[in-house]
Amino acid sequence: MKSIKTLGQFIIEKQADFPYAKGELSRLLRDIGIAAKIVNREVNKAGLVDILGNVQGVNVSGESQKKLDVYADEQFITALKSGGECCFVASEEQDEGVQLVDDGVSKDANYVVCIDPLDGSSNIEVNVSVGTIFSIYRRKSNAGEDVSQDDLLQKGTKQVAAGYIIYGSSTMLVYTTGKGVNGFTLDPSIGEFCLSHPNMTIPKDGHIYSINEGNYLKFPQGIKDYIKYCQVEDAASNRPFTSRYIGSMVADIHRNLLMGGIFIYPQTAQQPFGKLRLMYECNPIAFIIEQAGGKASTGEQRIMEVTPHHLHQRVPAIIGSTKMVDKVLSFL
Ligand code: P6P
Repeated sequence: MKSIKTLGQFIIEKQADFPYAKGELSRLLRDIGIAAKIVNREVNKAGLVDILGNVQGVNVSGESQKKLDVYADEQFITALKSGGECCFVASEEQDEGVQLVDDGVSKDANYVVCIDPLDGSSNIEVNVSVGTIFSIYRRKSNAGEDVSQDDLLQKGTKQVAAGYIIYGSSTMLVYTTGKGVNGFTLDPSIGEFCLSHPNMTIPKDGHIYSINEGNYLKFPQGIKDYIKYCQVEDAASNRPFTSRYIGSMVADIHRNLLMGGIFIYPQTAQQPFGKLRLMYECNPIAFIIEQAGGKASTGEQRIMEVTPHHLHQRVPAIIGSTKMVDKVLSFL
């Protein structure tokens, strides 16, 4: 039987890559893995228990909150609290950053986390894959000091780790610490994430484009031109490309990471910065895709170079195979 390497074993093994690593980041990643297994259990039986549907109210982005959104948010924050390695959390479901320090977590905790606990949750009712996206930074303030928004509002280039969990036909955790990308598939029979996709790389080119063409008339002209480029018959460049849009960023990104492709969520007149959030959607996904050899741009700059001003700041996203991103940029 092929030897199994669990997420925990892999994290410890890779810890040696980091000088002075005291195991804090390793423990933080393991805490996230535990919460992912708990959320997975509820996502997988969502149709059977009273955890579907909306809760009263909307999140700070004005989006209706599903019971599972709130449940996932609670699970990840609880796991981060109990792990003790994180002092501050920014979540899509929380208006402001959540200081874990007040909850007994040591003021010495060195890491902060930005998280979208359940991305694409509107797809839950129709049994379409959804995901969790997380980003980890070292705090800017010194251990023992009070935390502030500044600890969270850091450029994507400052991330020490980022990852996503995709709750799909199988549940996978994909993450990077800046030394490549590795994927782990949850084996329910042993309750462990097991290394299934070592050293993931995204093909330099591809023929899948992923964009909500329902918004076509609102797109910038360059994006409209690129969509028409994808649809033109040209055997030499493998066109027309295939259009695939799931409506769950993690699912669309995961497919493109494995097969090559591009995911675009552009700005429109109504949403001048697009829809996707910088801190807990675009930055972590950008880190992963760049580490896998791809590219992640706002159309004007590298996503990870954007200076954050607000926890729930939105940015346009053009993310995927390098040659495809460059092609889109040539139309802008
Ligand atoms: P639209 C889900 O709500 C999400 O944040 C991403 O996961 C997804 O890619 C996008 O929004 C879908 O948005 O406007 O195309 O429905």
